[in-house]
Amino acid sequence: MASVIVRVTSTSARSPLARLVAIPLGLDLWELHPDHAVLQADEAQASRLEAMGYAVEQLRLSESYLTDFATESAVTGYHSAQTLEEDLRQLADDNPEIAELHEIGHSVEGRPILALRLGERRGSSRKVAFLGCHHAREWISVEVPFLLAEDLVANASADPVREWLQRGEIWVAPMVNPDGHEFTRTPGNRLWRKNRRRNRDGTVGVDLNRNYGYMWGTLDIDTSSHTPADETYVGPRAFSEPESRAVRDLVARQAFGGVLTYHSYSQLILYPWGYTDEPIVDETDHREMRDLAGDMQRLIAGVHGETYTAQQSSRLYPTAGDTTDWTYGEYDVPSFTVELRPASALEGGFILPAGQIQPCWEENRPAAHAFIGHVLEKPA
Ligand code: 0X9
Ligand code: ZN
Repeated sequence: MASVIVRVTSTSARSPLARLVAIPLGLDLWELHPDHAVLQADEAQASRLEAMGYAVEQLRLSESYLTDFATESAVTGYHSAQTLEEDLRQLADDNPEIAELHEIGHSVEGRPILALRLGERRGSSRKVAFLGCHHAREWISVEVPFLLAEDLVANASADPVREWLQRGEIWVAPMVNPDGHEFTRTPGNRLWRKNRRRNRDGTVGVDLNRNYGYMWGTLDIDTSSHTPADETYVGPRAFSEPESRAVRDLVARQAFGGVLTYHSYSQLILYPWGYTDEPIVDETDHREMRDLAGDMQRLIAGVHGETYTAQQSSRLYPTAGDTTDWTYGEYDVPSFTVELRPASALEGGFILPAGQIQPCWEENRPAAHAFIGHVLEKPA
C-alpha cells in the first residue's frame, strides 16, 4: 500500500492532538507539535485518522520525497558500515598511543559493533560515551560522533583535548545499528528505522531505542509499541537485542560518568525522563541536566544560529526503554539524546543533504566539548 507523509491537525475537541500517540494505529510519528503532527502513514491509517476527527493533509508521497532528497551525493557523502569500520580502524592504527578500536558486540546479522576508545590511560576513572545510529535512517547521527572522534584525535596535542585524554577516556560508538543502516542503503528502504531481527510473527525489526532495561515495556502506545510490526516495537523483553546488549555491556564495563546519544531529526536536546511526564525527583540531578542542556542549546546556537530546543524527553512524546532513561535510571549519570538537523520534514527530515553534514558537526562540536568537560572535569 502506498505510504504518504502527512500533516495532521485536530478538528474537534473529541480528538486532541496529544491523543494521537495513544491510538494503537501503528503510526510512524515524525513530529509532534502543540498544533500539528507529521507522520508517515498508509492510506488506510490516513482514512482512519480522518474518521476520528483529524484533518490529514498530504505533505509528500514517500516516493517523491525519496527522489527529492536521496540523490547520489546524499548517499556518497555518508558512511556505510564498511567505510565507517575502515575509517575507525585507520584512526586507531595511525594513533596507537591515544586510540584503540573495540568490537563491543555483533548485530543480529553478525556485523561488528565498533567503539573507539580515546585516551592515554587505560582503566581511568573518568569516562564519557557518545553513541550514534540506534535508528537506521538517521544517517547524520553516524557522522557527528565520527567527526567528533576524528577531530579529537586531530587536536590531541592541544588543550583542552590533551588534558582530557590524559585525565580520562572518551568512547565513541557511531553506529549501534549497522544492519539497519545497511538496509537503508538498499533500494526502497531508506526510511527503515529498527534493527533487522526476524520477529516470531514473521515481521522484522525491534526499535533499539525502546529495548533498554529501565521501565522497559511499561507503555503500550504508538510511540512505544508491543506490536512487532510497528516502528516502535519494544521487543519481547528488555535487552532482547544484541545491539542494545552491546551498549549495556560497554556501559557496565566502563562505568561512564555521562552518556550522549545522537539521533535525528528535530533539533532537540532531550534529558530524562522519557517514560513519564514527571520530572526527575532528585533536584540536583535535574538541575545538572537541565542546565547542561541549556548550555548546549546556547553553544549550538552560537555557531550557525540554529535552534536546538532543550527539554525533558517525554515532552517530545512518551516512550519507555530508551537509552538515556536507562543510563540515568540505572547509573545515575547525566544522559542526553541530541536530535540533530534538520528542524522539520520539509527540510529533508531523515534525509539530510550531505552538504549539511559539516555545518551540523560544526555546531555540535562546542556542545559535545562542553559535555566532555563537564563529565571529565567534575569534582570527585
Ligand atoms: O523516538 C525516539 O526514539 C527518539 N526520536 S527519533 O525521531 N530519533 O526516533 C526520541 C527519544 C527520546 N525519548 C523520549 N521521547 N521519551
Ligand atoms: Zn532516532
